[in-house]
Amino acid sequence: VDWNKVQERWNYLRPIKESLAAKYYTNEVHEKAQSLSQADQRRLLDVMMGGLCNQDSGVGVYATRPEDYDAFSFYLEPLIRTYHNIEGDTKQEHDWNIPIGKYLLKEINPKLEKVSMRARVARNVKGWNLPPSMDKAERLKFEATMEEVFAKFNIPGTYHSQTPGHKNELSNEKAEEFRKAHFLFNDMTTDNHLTTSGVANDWPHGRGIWLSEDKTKMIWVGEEDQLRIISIVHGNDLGVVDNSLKDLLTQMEKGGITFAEHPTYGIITTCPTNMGTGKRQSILGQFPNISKKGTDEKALKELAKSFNLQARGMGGEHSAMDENGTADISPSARFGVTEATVAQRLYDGLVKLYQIELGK
Ligand code: DAR
Repeated sequence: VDWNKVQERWNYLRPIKESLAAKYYTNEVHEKAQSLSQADQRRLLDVMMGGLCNQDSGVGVYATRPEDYDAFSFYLEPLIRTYHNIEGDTKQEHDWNIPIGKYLLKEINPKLEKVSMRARVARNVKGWNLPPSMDKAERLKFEATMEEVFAKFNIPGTYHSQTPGHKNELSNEKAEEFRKAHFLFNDMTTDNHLTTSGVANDWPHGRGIWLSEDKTKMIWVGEEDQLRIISIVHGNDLGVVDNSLKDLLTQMEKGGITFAEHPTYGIITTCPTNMGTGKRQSILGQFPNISKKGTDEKALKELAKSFNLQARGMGGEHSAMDENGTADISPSARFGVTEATVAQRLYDGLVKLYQIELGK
């Protein structure tokens, strides 16, 4: 690997937008990279590829296998601590004790009676590569392994595959219907971060979705992480979403799956932003005043950030808000917090956000 070229590229990108990957590509890292084995040098370059190829990257790295977080800790550790705002020796802990009846959105704003609430956790299974470095054979083997687990669920549902020729192959019409309902992830080859990092390789082989009959629970197979386990509830009690999600996780673990976990970082994920809990919990809320009817997304994003929240467009990451200022609001932190804290932070942040929205 020509690390001088890599250094030149980071120097070129920094003034455009300094991703964390650029920020932490220090002279020490530059020197250390050159002392690695050839295989590890190529692996480290693969980790950086998303950031090197996409100047709009905020983070800019994707792990290619769970071991990357230790093999390249000299580079990734400070990057992770900054993103997750972690001081000292934080060790990830888990806590799913999230009460029903406590986080009631209608108490924040009476209009929030029937809200699209989502919670998802990213998971990767021990013993497999992460999506950026899986080859087609591994992706297909992984999909087949997951289908065996889904078949044992005590929750009625169906696995729909996007693998060409699969016995349960999704038709284009059905896939479009699922995407419009925000059930199914988009064509991954339309996201440059996913194509340049290898996450989208072999699309659409090994990709699919398990969807519960009542359409409140789903599992993405083969997206940015090997698995995204999702609960969607239209209502106003955040606790209901979490309990539904935990039920699904329990079913997977009962099916014999061991998730990849790190002693410090907790849940291992492709992107370091998702590690720890791997949990993202959000609601779709309207903020026409703060966002000036969706024309000033920056104002909403910055205000949300000041409350430890992230505001995204309606279609999730890298998507736009609409004229009602409809945004997907979620806590930024996923590591160094527990699953219960994520729910608490979402609720507390929404209280503050709506105080301003309704006060305007
Ligand atoms: N391409 C990454 C995305 C960062 C967070 N979002 C994820 N993991 N989907 C970037 O640095 O923009």
